[in-house]
Amino acid sequence: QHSREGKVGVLGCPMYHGQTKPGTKEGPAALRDAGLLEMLKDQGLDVKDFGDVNIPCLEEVPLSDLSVKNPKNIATDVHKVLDSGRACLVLGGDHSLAIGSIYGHSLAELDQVVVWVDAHADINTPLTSTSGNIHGMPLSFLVHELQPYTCKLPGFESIKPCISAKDIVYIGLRSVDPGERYIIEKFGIQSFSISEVDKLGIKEVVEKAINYLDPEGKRPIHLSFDVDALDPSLIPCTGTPVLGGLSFREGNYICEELAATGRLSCVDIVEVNPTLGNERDKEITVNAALQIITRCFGNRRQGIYPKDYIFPCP
Ligand code: Z70
Ligand code: MN
Ligand code: MN
Ligand code: MN
Repeated sequence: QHSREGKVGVLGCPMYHGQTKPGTKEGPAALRDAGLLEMLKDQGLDVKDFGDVNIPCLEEVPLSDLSVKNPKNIATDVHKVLDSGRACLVLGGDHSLAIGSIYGHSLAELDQVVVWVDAHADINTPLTSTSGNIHGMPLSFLVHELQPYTCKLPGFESIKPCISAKDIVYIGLRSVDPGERYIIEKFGIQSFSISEVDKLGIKEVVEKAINYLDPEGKRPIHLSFDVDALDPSLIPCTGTPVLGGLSFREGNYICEELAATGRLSCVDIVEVNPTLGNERDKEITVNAALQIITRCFGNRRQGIYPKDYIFPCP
């Protein structure tokens, strides 16, 4: 059914209106400049760069229109990449882009499940949010069950709720607002906060997450990976670092295991902000993000060789 394995479409999404630090728009360029496409090709993948989503900026359209155009443009482009038969890698950009990427995924595939790796739950409604930042709200626009409890933002008409509370798993949470915790409990969203990672270990967390979402192993997976899920020592260049995050090995393990399902059809890598910190911080952040990305597409730490590998003999 899904023959996306080995084929990746890269989509830059320089989204920054979801929070207050404009540097997230430099995320896609920082990852590409550090050699992302070459790294993916070197691991034997068929890689196509679809360029960047058109993200209109404040100078071009009024604020009220941004919420309209951005998620719609992102959804359209993600749908296009997926319809070309490739897995879609979305380079952020702030996490509000997931409104568009998950909705776009739903246009291409029925029945997606969502693995949300993040320090934050990003499920505030515009009513529970105290910051007003959209990157803290993306899931609230997408989850069916939440619609009676939220308000439509002007222009979000093009985005339809497309996932159920039972089709989401969180991994790595450690900064959850009261309204978000209430939502998680009220709607029974499966959450492996960093405490569960401590308690169970990453192996059991990932195993439980995959079995919970899709015991039959049939459904396409959307991984929305906020780099702030990782410990801030690994990701100094992100807008809202939270102490005590996932280790680099835990992050790698999550992605290796999801890739091994063969059903990872869309991956968001978000909240890289290369304008924060110094050059060394930027290098640390980008290298960590790049390695995480390669794991999502089959590069295993045990080592790999391409399908057409020729074993030399004398
Ligand atoms: C807070 C809010 C958030 C990322 C911060 C924080 C949300 N819950 N998400 N950084 N990536 O503003 O709603
Ligand atoms: Mn996030
Ligand atoms: Mn289609
Ligand atoms: Mn976050």
